[in-house]
Amino acid sequence: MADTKQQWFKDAKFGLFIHWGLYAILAGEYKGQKTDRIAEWIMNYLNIPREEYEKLAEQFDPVNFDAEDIVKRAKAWGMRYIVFTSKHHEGFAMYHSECSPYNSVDATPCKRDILKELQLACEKYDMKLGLYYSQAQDWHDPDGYVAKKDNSHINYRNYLDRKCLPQLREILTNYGKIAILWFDTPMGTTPEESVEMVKLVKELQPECIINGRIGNELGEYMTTGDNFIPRLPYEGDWEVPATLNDTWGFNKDDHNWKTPEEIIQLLVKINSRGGNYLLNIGPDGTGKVPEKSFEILDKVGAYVQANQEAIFATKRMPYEPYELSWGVLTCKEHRLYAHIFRPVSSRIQILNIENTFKRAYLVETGEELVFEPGRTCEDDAYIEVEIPKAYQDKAYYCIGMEMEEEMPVFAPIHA
Ligand code: H79
Repeated sequence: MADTKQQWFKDAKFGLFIHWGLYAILAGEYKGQKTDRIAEWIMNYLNIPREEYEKLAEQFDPVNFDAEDIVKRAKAWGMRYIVFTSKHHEGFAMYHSECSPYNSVDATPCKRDILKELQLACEKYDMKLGLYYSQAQDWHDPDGYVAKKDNSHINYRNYLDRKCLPQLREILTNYGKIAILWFDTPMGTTPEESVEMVKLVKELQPECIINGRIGNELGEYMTTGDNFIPRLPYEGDWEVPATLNDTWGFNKDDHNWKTPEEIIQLLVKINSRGGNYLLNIGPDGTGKVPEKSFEILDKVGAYVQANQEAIFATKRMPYEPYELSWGVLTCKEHRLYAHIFRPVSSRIQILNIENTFKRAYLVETGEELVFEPGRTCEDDAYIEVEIPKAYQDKAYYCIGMEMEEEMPVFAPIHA
């Protein structure tokens, strides 16, 4: 069972992923050709030659990137950690690297160390900072893997020694405390090679958590597939990396945004099954985050802030039914929470629950609610909580229930 052994990660529940690199300048279109696939893959998908793609660095001047603004907003949205793409598959380092001049300081007119800016902002606002690093795919380095292409000629060992391992050393040495090393697509990485990376990370920063995509089952928590939510509560520590629209890197033509309501439901659903939600923003080539992302996250953040106690540090629900017709349940010590996503005109009923309830209340105001335990004609235990008049046509609020016992206990459903 995956175990980070770190309480902050188990309690965090909500984090911000930031995908930003040279691909943001293209915004999903190169020489009149568009990609309707994830935009950070444009170099691979449209077969842009290395010598052409790398010229993008000469245009990298992100006048609208404001690390402090992003970190402050993430804080306000209730996010507990940030994961930033220090180097994505394209191979471009978003920090000052000594191992390769293909980086945001040496190859650009702006000469900005973006990671340093983020590190300082995170330290200022007490936000945990994790780093995405593409350890096997590197489309710029002749010895890096390239997905969907022939890799028979590459010397991965050479790439590891020249770029991957030295760059990992840099990001773990020069940028303060790194909370997570977020690897992705191990490709042909052998178990021995993955172990080398793990050892390096732990030698430099013993508390830095390694995600599941280090490969070879060496991760300290399970990373689900992109945007994939396990159907059942999953034991151990895990996280869903996910997007607000259909891309990670900025794509000017992707307007397929999820609604704030959908995002709230996904967050609570993931939390009820015991996972963290790592939700992405993709700044554009100038460093500006799409206004739509802010709009959605402001609304999600309002729910998270008003209902913090029902989200952070919650535990995996022990047993179905944790999803009901009106919403989703979460729980933590002596508390059960009903997140209500559809208007309920009279009362909610939670069936088959065996606990002794002491109190029910509206989480956002603390208002006491009338509740009644009972038994159905089939002798199944339940609790009912009355919805106050003012809330009967509302949705997206949460009811807390205090229990005698530490965790909810559901009776097996009998035939
Ligand atoms: O960083 C984000 C993605 O770029 C990365 N993981 C998340 C966190 C990722 N790496 N690999 N994949 C996602 C799988 C990608 C597969 C595809 Fe394609 C890319 C399908 C469509 C674009 C490559 C190009 C395969 C088909 C076309």
